[in-house]
Amino acid sequence: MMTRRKWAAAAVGGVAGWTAVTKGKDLGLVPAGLTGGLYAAGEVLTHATQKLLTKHGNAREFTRDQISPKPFATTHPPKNEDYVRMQQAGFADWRLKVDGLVEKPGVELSLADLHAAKASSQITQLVCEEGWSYIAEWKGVPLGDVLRQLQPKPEAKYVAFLTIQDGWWDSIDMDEANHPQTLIAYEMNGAPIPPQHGGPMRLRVPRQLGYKSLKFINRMIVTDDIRAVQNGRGSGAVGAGYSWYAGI
Ligand SMILES: Nc1nc2c(c(=O)[nH]1)N[C@H]1C(S)=C(S)[C@@H](COP(=O)(O)O)O[C@H]1N2
Ligand SMILES: [Mo]
Repeated sequence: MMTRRKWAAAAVGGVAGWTAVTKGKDLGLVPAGLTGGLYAAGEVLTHATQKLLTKHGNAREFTRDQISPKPFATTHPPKNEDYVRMQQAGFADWRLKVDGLVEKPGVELSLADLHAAKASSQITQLVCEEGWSYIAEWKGVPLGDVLRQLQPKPEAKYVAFLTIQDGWWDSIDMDEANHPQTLIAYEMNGAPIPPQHGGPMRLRVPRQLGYKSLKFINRMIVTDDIRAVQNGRGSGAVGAGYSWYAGI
């Protein structure tokens, strides 16, 4: 018997796969940040396959006893002057500024705003493309809930995030943004997210590789054209050879 997974893979690999490459744009199957060429076709297929397979899928959740005792952090606590100043004040002045295709561009979300919203928790694995991973509990507000408050315009297709530190930025499409496991997180393992893990606010995108879970987020841009944001390729990581869509 053909499982749903096999069926979808076969369909995408065959004629339907080509349709996805040529007409995928309308279906949201073409990843952002593509520059074209043979490699791009492969990336479209990977992305389209994963999108069809995971449309309703969830990242695996774990139990508390599976939480990693010593999670590895990719960064040191930021030394950025603004960061340190806000850290000393308990991040009361930290803002996530929202721009782009929302009802009121320029809105600024504070930690208190996030704390006031209905929280969601998850115990998920953060998987780095370099081969290591850790399991942690995250608490935050589903990005989809935040977006519903912000009322994106119907033409909005992507949500991009910028960070206070190190120029890292990234974006996800509306499906991923509205997935219930995609969080703007403010707690890790029952405490405020430590600076080295991206506090006070970090994006958690458990259905994709770790680099999509941006740390130290301070700006959010809702857009219908990712080419107009930063390097135009959907992610700071794309220039470094990573793909924009990093489904796991
Ligand atoms: N701002 C920022 N976000 C970032 C990174 C970074 O260097 N800077 N590293 C990314 C990568 S490659 C991974 S695997 C995860 C690591 O999260 P951790 O530091 O909690 O382990 O954060 C991602 N988010
Ligand atoms: Mo990573």
